[in-house]
Amino acid sequence: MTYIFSDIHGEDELFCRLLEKVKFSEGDTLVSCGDMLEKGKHSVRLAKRLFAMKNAVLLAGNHEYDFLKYYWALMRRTEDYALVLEKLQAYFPGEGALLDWDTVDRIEALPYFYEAADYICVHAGVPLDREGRILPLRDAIPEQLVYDRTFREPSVLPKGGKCVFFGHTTTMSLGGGPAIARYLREGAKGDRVSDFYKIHLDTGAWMSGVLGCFCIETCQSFYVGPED
Ligand SMILES: [Mn+2]
Repeated sequence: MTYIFSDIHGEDELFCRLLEKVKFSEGDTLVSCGDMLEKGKHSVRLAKRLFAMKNAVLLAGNHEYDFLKYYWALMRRTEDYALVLEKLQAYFPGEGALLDWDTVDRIEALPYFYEAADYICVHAGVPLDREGRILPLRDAIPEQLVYDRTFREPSVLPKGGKCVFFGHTTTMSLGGGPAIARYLREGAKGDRVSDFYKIHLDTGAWMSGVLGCFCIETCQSFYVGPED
């Protein structure tokens, strides 16, 4: 099975509980649509856990991108790499000692999107043309993919047949609770992923205490929260 997450934001304990809940095993695949870092208490621990997993497709979100911009700025100013690492460690109060160069390099190597036969994964949104068709992602700049603020609007429904998975803003900001928001195509049943225009994954785990994920093969959503 393939389980898709987004915006885990250092909620390492919730993440582990959700893996247990779905009985995640070595034969399964995990996709993270970005923003594993910051806000929650254990973002470096979580990042290292994700990087160590087999069959994990990990994408960059704006929090990884902002970290990288800080890193690149430091590297332009000095060749004292020990000093650079010290400053990068200070970026993560309380857990900086966990940050090593291997983790920094892996964050830098994260892609900004993942495209499969019937779905696309991205952090914030995909570029659309005037008719709402998805433009080629290889031509998009990282800023578009990690900072987009319009794609979350319920009226924005991407044409082209592929379901777009995204996060970045919490679904609570649409006026509901911390639940994964699914946008079903007219007349579709919702039993396969291409039945959906888009699926908004961010349940705001760092503030709601609820983390969700979506299973591609069964189209089921799973959650863990404070009451579990
Ligand atoms: Mn974000």
